[in-house]
Amino acid sequence: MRFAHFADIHLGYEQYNQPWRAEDITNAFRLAAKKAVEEKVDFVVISGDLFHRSYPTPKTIKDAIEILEIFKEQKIPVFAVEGNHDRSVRDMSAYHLLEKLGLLTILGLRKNKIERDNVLCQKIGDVYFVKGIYEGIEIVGESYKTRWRIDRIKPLLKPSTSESILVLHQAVKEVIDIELEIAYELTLNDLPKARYYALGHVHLPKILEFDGSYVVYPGSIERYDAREASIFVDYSESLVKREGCKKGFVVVDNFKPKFIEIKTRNLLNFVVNGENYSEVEKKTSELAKFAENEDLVVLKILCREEIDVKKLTQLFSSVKHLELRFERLREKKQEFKEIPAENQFFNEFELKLLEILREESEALRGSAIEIIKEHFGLGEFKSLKDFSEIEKSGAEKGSEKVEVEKEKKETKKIDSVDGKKKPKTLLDFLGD
Ligand SMILES: [Mn+2]
Repeated sequence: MRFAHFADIHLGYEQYNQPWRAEDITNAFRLAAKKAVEEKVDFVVISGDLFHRSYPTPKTIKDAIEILEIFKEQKIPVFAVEGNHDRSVRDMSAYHLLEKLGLLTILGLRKNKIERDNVLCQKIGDVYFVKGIYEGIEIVGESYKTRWRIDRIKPLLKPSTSESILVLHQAVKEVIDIELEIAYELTLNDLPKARYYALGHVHLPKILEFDGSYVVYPGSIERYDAREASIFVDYSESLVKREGCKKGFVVVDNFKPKFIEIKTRNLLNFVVNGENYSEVEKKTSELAKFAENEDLVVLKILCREEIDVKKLTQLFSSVKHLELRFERLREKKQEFKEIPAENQFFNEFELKLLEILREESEALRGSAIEIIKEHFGLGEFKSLKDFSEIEKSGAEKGSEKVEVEKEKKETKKIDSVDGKKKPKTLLDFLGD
């Protein structure tokens, strides 16, 4: 048994507002799909975030269709779960369109029955739970869940065979890189035992052994942000260069993973720190020598003086794109209050809500109320409460009211991480 494991493809992501970055991602995924076919895989697993947005553009959907057809032509089944970027709280997401076209099967809970090869659809209460089946191996998975919703799903993730693959789009405590500051939703001990943990959500590739099984994040297929650069050069006192991460996907042979690298555009992450502008310019011109024509350069400059942006930009005139960030260093005594990034300030639910409210379509904006209802357990998946009955613990059998209270508590906890109280109002967020 041999399968390909992909995650965090983020089709449609126009990084740095550059449409050709979305093309880069499409090209990387197409190349990876072809390599997976060359590797003669029996099936494919996509662990979430196939799309960057839950409402991909027609162009992005067309790209996804064309690439997934590569597998369909070879009769290679594809099993997928929705990630936090592309899940939908409505009945339909772009994944359902792909499923209707026979390009993939969505794992996990759903309202309607599905019948096709390599799929087991179990009735639970008045909803269904879908698993993939390949030669006796169970492929169990579920879409991204916030940490306070995942507990109810856990009993369903228990496979009925010892040969199983668990597909989730979640951050597990044991794997996340502390520097990334991603909140985790699960620990590995929380999860039902599987022979292979096919995970998504963490964008740096990670392969870890746990209790005789492999726990794998293939990472995003392209360089999603400057932390995933191909090269890092820090020029403060002296020039310090280090290699970044590789990009690609994983081929799993009899539950053993092998990372397959996909060549992507170089993303150079430069930091220059100088007392005065002339020092900055001198250091930057040295760094410019590392950059080649098609490269993407993220340059951060820290300096006490104003800088000549035009002149520094000219040093990189031959690269594909330069993203220049400047931070004016102040005297140490002066307090500099930094405005927190959105994802530091808002929780997952609030971020999702913001994403919907920013949609151009009024109909989509109007649906914000649906996700608020869903979040507080008042939404469409009312029948979910049936699952509490099959939970062996039976501890969490309470009414919806109790659940709302529990969620409130959880939220409170998150709001005061590290004992530091987060600012409460939107005005605080904007920095008064
Ligand atoms: Mn992702």
